[in-house]
Formats: sequence, C-alpha cells, structure tokens
Amino acid sequence: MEFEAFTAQELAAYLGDVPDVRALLGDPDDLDVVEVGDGNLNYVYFVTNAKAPGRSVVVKQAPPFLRLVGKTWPLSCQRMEHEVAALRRFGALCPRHVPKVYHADSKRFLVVMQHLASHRILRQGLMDGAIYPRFADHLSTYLAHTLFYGSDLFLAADIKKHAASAAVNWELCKITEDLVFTFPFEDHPSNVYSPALPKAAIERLRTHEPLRIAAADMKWAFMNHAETLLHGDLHTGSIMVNEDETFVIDPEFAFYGPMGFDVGAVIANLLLAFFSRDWHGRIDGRDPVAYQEWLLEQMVRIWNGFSAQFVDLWRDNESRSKRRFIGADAEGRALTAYRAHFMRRLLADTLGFAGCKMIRRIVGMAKVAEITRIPDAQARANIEVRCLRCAEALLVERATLGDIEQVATLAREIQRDIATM
Ligand code: SR1
Ligand code: MG
Repeated sequence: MEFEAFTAQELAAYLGDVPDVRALLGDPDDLDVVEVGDGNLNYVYFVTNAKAPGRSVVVKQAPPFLRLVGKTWPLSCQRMEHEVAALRRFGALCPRHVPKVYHADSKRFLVVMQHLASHRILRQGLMDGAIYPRFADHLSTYLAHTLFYGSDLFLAADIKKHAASAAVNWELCKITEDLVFTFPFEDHPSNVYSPALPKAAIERLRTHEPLRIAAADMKWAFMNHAETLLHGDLHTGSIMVNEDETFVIDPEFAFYGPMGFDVGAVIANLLLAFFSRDWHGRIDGRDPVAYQEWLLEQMVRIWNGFSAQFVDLWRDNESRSKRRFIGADAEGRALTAYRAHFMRRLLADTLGFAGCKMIRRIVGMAKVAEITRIPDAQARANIEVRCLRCAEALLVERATLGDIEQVATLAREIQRDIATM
C-alpha cells in the first residue's frame, strides 16, 4: 500500500487508541498536531493538548523513502526498529540524556516519545551564540556510558556478538559509507559545492594522496570495527539542550561500529560551529573570538571528560567482572599503559572521523545550517576553506595529534592564518 503521511485528525485518532498515550495526552478531540520534521529522513509531529499544553508528545514516523529526496530514494521503514531499540538501550544506560519512549508501533513504523518542550536543537543555539554551561559534562557522560556499556569491555563476548548482529542497520550504514566516506572524495553528482569555493580546494580532496588514504582508512574502520553500539549520527542537530539539561535524540543510524565515530561527530560539528562563528558572530555585532574560545573549551571538556569517565568505568568494571584485555599477569603498570594506548588510538580514530564528517558537510549533499545560512558567497567560501584545511589536518595528522588541546591550537592557527592571508 502506498505510504500516506498522517493527517492531523488521523494521528490524533491513532494516539487516542493507544491507552498509555491517551492517558498522557487526554481526549483526542483536544489535540493540536503540527508536523515539524526538518531532518532528512522522517516525519516528526508535536502533539499537544490545547487545553493543557503541558500534556504533549513527539511522534516520529519513518516513510518508505528518504524524505530529503522523496520517493525516488526508497528506504526501508524497518529503520524505525533500529531507532526504537537504540532509544531504549541508550535510555536504560543514560536516562537523564535520552528522551523517554512511550509507545512504538512496528507496523506503522513510528515511535511516540517525550516532548522536550523547553529545549532547543543545539545547532540552532550555537548559531545564536548561546552558552550551555552543562552541555559538555552531560555529553561526556552520555558518550562514556553508551560507548563503554555496549562494548566488549563490559559485555560478555557472546552477548556482545548477538547484540551486534541484531543491530545490523546496513541501509543507513550504506548512506554513511557513501555520503561521508566516498562521494565527497570523488566527482560525484550528489555533491553540492558553494559557488565561491575554490576549485583547488575541491580538487585536493580527490588528488591529495595522504588525505585519500586517511579517508579510506576511516571508511574501513567504520565498516569493520564493530566496537560498540553507536548513535551513528551524533551531530549538533541530534542534541537538544537548555541551560540545565541535554538530550541526545534521533539514533536511527545506530549500529555496532567504532567508538570514535560518535565522539568524532560531536567534535566535527563543534569545529564547524567554531569556523562559521566568524560570520554569525560578526553579523550579531559581537566579537566572534570569545564565543569561538567557548566552543573550543567545550570540545576539550567533552573529550577529556569522556575519556576520564570511560577509563573509570573500565577500571571499576574490570575489577568487578574480571573481564580482561591483557593477561592476568599484567596487572598494574601494563594495564594502565594499555588503557592509555587504547585511549590514544581512540583519539586518533575520533579525529579521523571528525575530519570526514567536516568534509562531507562542505562538499556533500547534506549540509549544515551554520554554513548554508551564510548569504555572502565569499565569506562562506573562506569559512569552508578553513573547515577543509582543518579536516585534512585532523585526518592526516590524527596519529600525531597527541591530545585534544593540540586540536584546539590547530583550529586557532587555521583561523588566524587564513584570516591574515
Ligand atoms: C541523505 S541523508 C543525509 C544525512 O542525514 C542524516 O542526518 C545523516 O547525517 C545522513 O548522512
Ligand atoms: Mg537524524
């Protein structure tokens, strides 16, 4: 049967027939339904009781195609099952940072969940220069808990392998493999370039061998390193914030992949916000530098907070569970050294993935608002060139950038160098 999006009345009636949801929302006749989906894949509705606005939910439904493109790009609706399973799993691990699931329907491919009415999408907040004092701590906690508890550092090997095979989300992984790791480095028809972006910058993505090798390495890691259950698309549009709370939404790309992919997505998007601040800060009439420094501070706090908590979880659980990655005779110094080695490798992966994620947002088909909303073509291109230069350095130098402070220094240098050219 041909997919038809719900009308407001149909959705209200549907929700009225689900006892738990009806108990939350009240009489279907009192419901306001507004479609608000601005993402690339799905339909999203805010449903609110007009007589009691505190009673509201979000409904997300997967159509059998990619919404951004339409019916010419079919996509299986079963992706919603991956999203629901991931929301439940991450919600169990991190209830303070994941919206509650009230109802899921595997025949209508929809989920009804907590409406974060007093929160906004982080990307929008960053474009406005807003400060979120708790976001870095919250996100590092979310990352440490979700990435650690899905991995072989915590799960028994058989449970982990079964969980990984149940979470094979190949269709959405294929989107990432193509749009993040492949097409941006080719002359692909889906790529979109802003008009003033120098040809040499585009050409370099296709011809600079160290960059091509690094990107291919990251694609290999994405496809083969099933380390833990990932969110899979953790950009700043998948994070909702206010001054006190942080929620991670939209894990439809969830699968077992390399830990650095989620952390790298966060870092990439903070760096995109950093470079594009040069425009948004100036049109706000504010000096962009102070806010740029705040963004870099968040990046540093997220990595450092994440890695400290991750290692703590590892240490605590290892002594309790006796799960070991280095022989029993290697207690003490070798174990500490192995953890440090593991985290260095994870940082290198994270930076490589961050580089790919930045490049795809500059030359690939799915862009980010902080770049596309720069109306001055030359100003936009200048920012894009900085993003590409930073991304290349992250990819090519990922193994020698020894800590996250060096990444902050790199971003400042690229900003300064090109600003004075
Ligand atoms: C064609 S879908 C484009 C992008 O939207 C999602 O948010 C993912 O980032 C995907 O790559
Ligand atoms: Mg999404």
